[in-house]
Amino acid sequence: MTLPNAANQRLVIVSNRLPVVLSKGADGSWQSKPGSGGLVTALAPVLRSRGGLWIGWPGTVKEDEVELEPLLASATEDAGYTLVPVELTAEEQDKFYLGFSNEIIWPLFHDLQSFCRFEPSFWECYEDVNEAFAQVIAEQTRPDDYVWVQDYHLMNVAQELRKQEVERQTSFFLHIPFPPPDIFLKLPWRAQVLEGLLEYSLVGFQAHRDLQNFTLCVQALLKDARIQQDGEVVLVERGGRTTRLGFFPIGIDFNEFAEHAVSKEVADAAWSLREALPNRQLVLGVDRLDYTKGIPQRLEAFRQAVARHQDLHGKITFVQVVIPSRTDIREYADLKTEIERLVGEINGQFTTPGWVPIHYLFRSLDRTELLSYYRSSEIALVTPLKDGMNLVAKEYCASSIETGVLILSEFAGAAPQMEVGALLVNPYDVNGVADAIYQAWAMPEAERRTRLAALRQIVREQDIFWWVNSFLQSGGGRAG
Ligand code: GDG
Repeated sequence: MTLPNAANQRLVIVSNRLPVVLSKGADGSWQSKPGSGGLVTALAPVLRSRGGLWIGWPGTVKEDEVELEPLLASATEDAGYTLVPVELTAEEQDKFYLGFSNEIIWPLFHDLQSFCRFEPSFWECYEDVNEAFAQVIAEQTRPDDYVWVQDYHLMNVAQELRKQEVERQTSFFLHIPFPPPDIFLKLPWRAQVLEGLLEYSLVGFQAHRDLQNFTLCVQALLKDARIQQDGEVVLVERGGRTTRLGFFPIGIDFNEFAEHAVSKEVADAAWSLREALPNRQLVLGVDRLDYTKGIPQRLEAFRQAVARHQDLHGKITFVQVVIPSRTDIREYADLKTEIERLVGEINGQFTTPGWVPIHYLFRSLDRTELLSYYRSSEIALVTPLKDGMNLVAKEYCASSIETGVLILSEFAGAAPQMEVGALLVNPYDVNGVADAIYQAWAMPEAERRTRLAALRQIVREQDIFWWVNSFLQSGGGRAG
């Protein structure tokens, strides 16, 4: 099949969730608002200019009996492109989303196989839901459309399209890491997942490590695959079909962050924050509640820093923001308990009149609040145990005006891009992270400026629009 490359080729984005927020008002009626976030911001202009569709789950289950059509029609009108729902039942949502996606693929792909629940019915449901997505794609798209599928919930969609004998140019981007063979091989459905991914014409990863791991897994499991390197791209030929593999580190809308960070509303909020916490440096952590983010290890590192350096007392405050997420999975509820125990213990150990070492927030922040924390914090502590990319690290650099210091896990997908200015740490090495906290706290201003300038440059150059363009160009499409 030839790859169409016309500027007017229609783009179809497929993701687990539609970029729309449906909410139920006090009177029981439903309302819709277009979603926000980097991916939507980057894709919306492309979708509008070429004409496009976004296919995904709307966030309600069939049992809610919501009349989706008028709701999505009004969201579509606001967005400027069409939103197409894939409706799921509560059971499908449970087994496909919470089950296969979040209790198997999520932990396994983050190298945490002991968190996996390899329940066979989860896989069956995953196949069924991917088939349902493929059916909607088949009904709603044309043969010359460019279909770009997002993330680990939908690895089988191209294969399901093929089973339905629907020919489409399909590409896939994995937002989370891809694990090395010794971990991936534990997956009972390992060959099916690899074969499913190789049905796409292009598979994109966040970092070189993920591309390399995937290639090693194909080599280990699919003996009939022929692998060739072509510069930074890997070509896998199997059964007469060739799949391109590449890595495309996702970025953020740098200008939007940088401009909003200097707005009056953010400056006012930042000023109030600094007034409440004067004469000290703020260290910031912002994470979804997730065991991959390394929050307990980070709290231990902060404890070590404060225990070993008396001069930090009263002169540093760690603000850890945890955004509620997936609390209906037991591991997440346990993690929350563990974080709260540690915060209480460390504060109990070191608090003095006028100084509480850790401020802990368990809630979402609105955008102005989030940016005011980014802007006010002298240090950001971004120490995931493993992460596809980690956008918080990039958002912090875009929003920090002159002297922010980024401490970053070497296991974040962002590390290769950001080693130019960040202090890289091993998140499991509590003493090493404690040393980095002290080094950042004591860092001379000139060094802070030089490091941040290098970081801002890379985040500005390799932003979200750069990411969309590089992916679409590599896949034969054009950003339009
Ligand atoms: C997956 C991969 C990859 C967080 N709290 C609030 C808030 N946020 C926003 C941040 C940031 C996003 O959520 C979190 O992004 P991350 O990249 O850190 O993490 P995941 O959600 O795990 O995302 C990841 C990403 O996909 C993209 O490919 O980088 O590795 O796991 O944008 O700003 N936003 C607001 N209030 C909050 O309280 N407004």
